[in-house]
Amino acid sequence: MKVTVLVGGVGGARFLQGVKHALGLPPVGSGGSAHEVTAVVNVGDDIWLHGLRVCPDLDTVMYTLGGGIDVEKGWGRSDERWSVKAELEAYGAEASWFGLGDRDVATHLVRTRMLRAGYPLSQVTEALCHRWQPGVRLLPASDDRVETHVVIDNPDPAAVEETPQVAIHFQEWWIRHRAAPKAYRFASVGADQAAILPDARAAIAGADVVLVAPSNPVVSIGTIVSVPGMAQALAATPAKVVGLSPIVGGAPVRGMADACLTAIGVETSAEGVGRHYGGRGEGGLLDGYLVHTGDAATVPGATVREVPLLMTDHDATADMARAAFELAGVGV
Ligand code: FO1
Repeated sequence: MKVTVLVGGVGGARFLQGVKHALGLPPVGSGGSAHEVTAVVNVGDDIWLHGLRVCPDLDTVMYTLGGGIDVEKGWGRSDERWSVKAELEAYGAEASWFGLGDRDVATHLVRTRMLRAGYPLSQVTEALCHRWQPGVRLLPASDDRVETHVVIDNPDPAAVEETPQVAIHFQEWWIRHRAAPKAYRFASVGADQAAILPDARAAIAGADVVLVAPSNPVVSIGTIVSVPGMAQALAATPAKVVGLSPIVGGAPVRGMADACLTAIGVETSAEGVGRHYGGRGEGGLLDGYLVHTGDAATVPGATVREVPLLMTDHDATADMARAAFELAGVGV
């Protein structure tokens, strides 16, 4: 079976582990299974730091499925050390708020060298995955730069007259400010010149089922869908599109999706997210939508089903994937 999954970072990576488990793929690698899983990954969080290209969501998925992730943090490398970060701080070099791990730096060095040599991000990702063997094909939503920036009140009192609002990179808003400053809107810098990765378009068109992982609906899923050509590909695929709610009991399971949803005027609830995605029957994204047991939701144009949505372990997450396959009418 060909499964294509739209994913962001930590939640999406964990969900992919469940998809693999449900398909009988081993935790690391694909074990030569006939099933094909393709992850279309958000690149809106990507950032240039110290001349290095950092791709948080691609790396989180690659490390998680490749067995190299720091499980407790959910991002970055296991058994990490921070000597490079400490030395950069000693120089007063900027973005000291960003957790740049020594082992993680090697990934950014290899990626940046290949980008500078002219390889597109999709080929760089494929090369990095030769080492990690995630067992799924990792595709950036686009080879083009589409960065999420956040419009907030100008924190500089001296400049606020002149420039009442400024845009900062999503990572700064997310990590340095913990998504505290009111976000007026999210801007996808570069979206107007970007295009969907052709292989991603093909993976959506050729899928037996397309899943929308329980990732941040605004800055992960929303950013993927906003890549020019993506919404069209999702609308045109003959496959059913089934989403999973990232909001359980009125709150995000992890991360700060509530701050993002509030910023775009969407209620932080399973139903709010489902209606934001929209039912495919009404011109939206989803044929089906899974919400956590007890979270009532109706989404016009989509079939809603209540199942447990807490990814407590691989079995629980595999059950979520199976429920999505069932709702899509595809057997494993
Ligand atoms: N998240 C944090 O909360 N603090 C960090 O210092 C941090 C560093 C970091 C480095 C590499 C990487 O791949 C991810 C990193 N993240 C960090 C997570 C990242 O900001 C978010 O997971 C995604 O961008 C949102 O999905």
